[in-house]
Amino acid sequence: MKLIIAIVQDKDSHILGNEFSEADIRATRLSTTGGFLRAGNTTFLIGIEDERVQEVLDLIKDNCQAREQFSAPPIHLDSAIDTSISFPIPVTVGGATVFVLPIDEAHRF
Ligand code: 2BA
Repeated sequence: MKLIIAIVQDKDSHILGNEFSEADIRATRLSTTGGFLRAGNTTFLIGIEDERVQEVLDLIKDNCQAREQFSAPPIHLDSAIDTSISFPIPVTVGGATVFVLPIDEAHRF
């Protein structure tokens, strides 16, 4: 058995969650925040049998799009800092960041 941790954009999370439900894939959604953009994203935790890992990866790949977002510049209160370098910069986010981990044991009591 494996634990799949998938960090996806909020815009993709609804349809991906529906796809998991339809495919009878159990998943937990967490509301999370990216460390770089500090924008909301969604993290799915999916415990899944080894033979279904590829099916889950395919669903994630098919339903998560890469998008361009703008990185907010840090706010400098010090007026001595050159503000001309603080324009938002475009950053390509996603489709999804996925980790697949081994599970030693899984229980549902
Ligand atoms: P964020 O940390 O908000 O990152 C959003 C996007 O900003 C990233 O997209 C990447 O294009 C860019 N980025 C992140 N850190 C950067 C840096 N130090 N310098 C320049 N650009 C940077 P993705 O790579 O698609 O990541 C989307 C979200 O997935 C991330 O949101 C974070 O929440 C998560 N993530 C990505 N890699 C991760 C990792 N190795 N461990 C844990 N979470 C990760």
